[in-house]
Amino acid sequence: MPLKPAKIPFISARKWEEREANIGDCKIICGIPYEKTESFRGGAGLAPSIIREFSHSLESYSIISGRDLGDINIFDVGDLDVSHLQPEEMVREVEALVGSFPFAFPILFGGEHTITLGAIRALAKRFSPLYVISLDAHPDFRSSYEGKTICHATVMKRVSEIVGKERLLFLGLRTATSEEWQELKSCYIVSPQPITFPSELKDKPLYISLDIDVLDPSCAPGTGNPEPGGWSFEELLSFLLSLKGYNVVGLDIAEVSPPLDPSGITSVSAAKIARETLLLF
Ligand SMILES: [Mn+2]
Repeated sequence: MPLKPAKIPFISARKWEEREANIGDCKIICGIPYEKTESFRGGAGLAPSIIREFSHSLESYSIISGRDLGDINIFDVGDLDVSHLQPEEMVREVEALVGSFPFAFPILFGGEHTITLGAIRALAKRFSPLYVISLDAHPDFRSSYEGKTICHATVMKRVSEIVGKERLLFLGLRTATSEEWQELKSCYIVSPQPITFPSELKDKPLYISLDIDVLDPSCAPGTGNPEPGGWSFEELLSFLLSLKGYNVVGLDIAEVSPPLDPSGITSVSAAKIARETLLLF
C-alpha cells in the first residue's frame, strides 16, 4: 500500500514503525489527501497534514472526557498516496488500507467525501449489518454527477448500495436535489437537527462519516461547498458525546479545505473533533 509517513503525526499518536509486537486494540489515523472530483472549490487534499498540525495547538488531555490521548494506543500511519488515482482506484486503496488493520478503529482524514466509500466497503465485510451516520449538509445521493458514478456528490448513494438505505442516517442535512429528496424518504432517519440517538441501535455497529460542512459556515468556513444554516461546534460535539456507549467502529472527517480557512478555525475544529472521538469510542 502506498503510504507516506506524516511529517508531523497527530498529537500523541505514534508512528506505525514504533508499534510493539503485540499491539492489540488500537486506533489508526490515516490521511487520504484526495480531491480529484471536487466540483466547486478545492483544497481538501491539503487537509490531513494541516489537521495534524493544528492538533498540536490542542492539549492531549481533554477536560470534556477527563482523559488523555497519551493513555490510549493511537498510531498515525501517514497518508495514502492516492492523489494521482482515478476515484475507483483511490476507493480500492482506501478499502485495502482499512481492511489491512482488522483489529483497529480507523479514523480517516479526507480529502473529499468520496473516501468514505472505501472505508465502508472494508468495514461492511467486518461488521454486519453496518449502520452509517452521515453528518453532512448534503446527501451526496446522486446516481451520477458530471458523468461520474464515484465522486463526492454520489458517495452516499454508493454507500447505500452496500449497507442498504434503511441503515443510513442523515443528520445536519439541509439541502438536496428534488430527486435526492424523494429517495431519502426511504432512509432510516433524515434530520436537519441533531437528534436523540435511537436506543435500538445501541449494539449495532455504527460508522460516522463527518463532512465538516455539517457545521455552520460561520464556525467552519474552510470547506468547498458551504451551506448556511448548519450546526454549531457545540451542537456537533454534544451529538457525538451522546453516542457514548454505542458501538462506533470507525469514522472519517472529510471536506476540510485549508486554503479557504485563513484563521484555521475549521482545521482546529476537525482536530478537536478527532481528539474527542479518539477518546470517546
Ligand atoms: Mn457536504
